[in-house]
Amino acid sequence: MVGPPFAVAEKAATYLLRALPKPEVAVVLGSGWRAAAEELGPAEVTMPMAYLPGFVAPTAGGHAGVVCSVRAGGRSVLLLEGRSHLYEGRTPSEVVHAVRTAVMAGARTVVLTNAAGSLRTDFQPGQVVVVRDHINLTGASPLSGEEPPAPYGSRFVDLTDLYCARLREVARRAGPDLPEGIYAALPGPHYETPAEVAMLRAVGADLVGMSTALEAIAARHLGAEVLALSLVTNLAAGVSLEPLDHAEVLAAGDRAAARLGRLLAELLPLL
Ligand code: 8IG
Repeated sequence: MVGPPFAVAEKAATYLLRALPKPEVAVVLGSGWRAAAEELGPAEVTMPMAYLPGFVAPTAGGHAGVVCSVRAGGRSVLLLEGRSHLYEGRTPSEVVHAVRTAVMAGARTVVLTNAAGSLRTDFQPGQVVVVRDHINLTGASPLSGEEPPAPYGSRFVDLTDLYCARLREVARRAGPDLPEGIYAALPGPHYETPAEVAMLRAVGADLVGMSTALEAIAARHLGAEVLALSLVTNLAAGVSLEPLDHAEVLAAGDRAAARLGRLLAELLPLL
């Protein structure tokens, strides 16, 4: 990213608001969730992320790299289709740039979706899990580096209610059977060894993935409320007897797309 991250995000928010309506809710569509957006109806405006300052074209499969505006339940919703990851060689500031931009543009609620590996045999592929909390094992923070400029809050941000109880309650109204789980964020892109999976279970994680945690921290730092939803696409190494395959991860997402879309369509008006 060229320039100080908060200033670049402010500029990107200004550009975004020239082309798209002011968002109330931002939804990051991770792997497996992109096709779900079709259930939300046609986009009012679509723009390639690359048009916005500081955005880089995602390289991971299943990530399109567009932003679009849809109306859902009377709300203006900004869909961020595609995200950047540390494993693409992006910096933490780049990873959270889209979320920061969306919050600076007006979104007070951020919904982060992802695909994740399951550390529990009772969370099988196809299961959606509401993230109750995370364990950030990436070794990174979006708040490292220069101090956030005024008017933004202290870099020493409190994360007690990061995945806020209010939004988790709302998610349960849209999907009464949705379980909650702890998401461990790792840098990837390799999957875990069985020994690492045993460690993750021992420290209390239910899910493992390579995204979401830094975005949640950045959104919370800017005062937004955060909800995160994981689609289980595989059992983590050693939980499953099968070797992990990225194509299967994407296929599991495709199979779940319509169901995920209906969940989002029911959820968004309640937020
Ligand atoms: I989808 O098993 C998905 N993302 N680290 N481990 C990690 N990330 C993942 C996995 C997994 N499955």
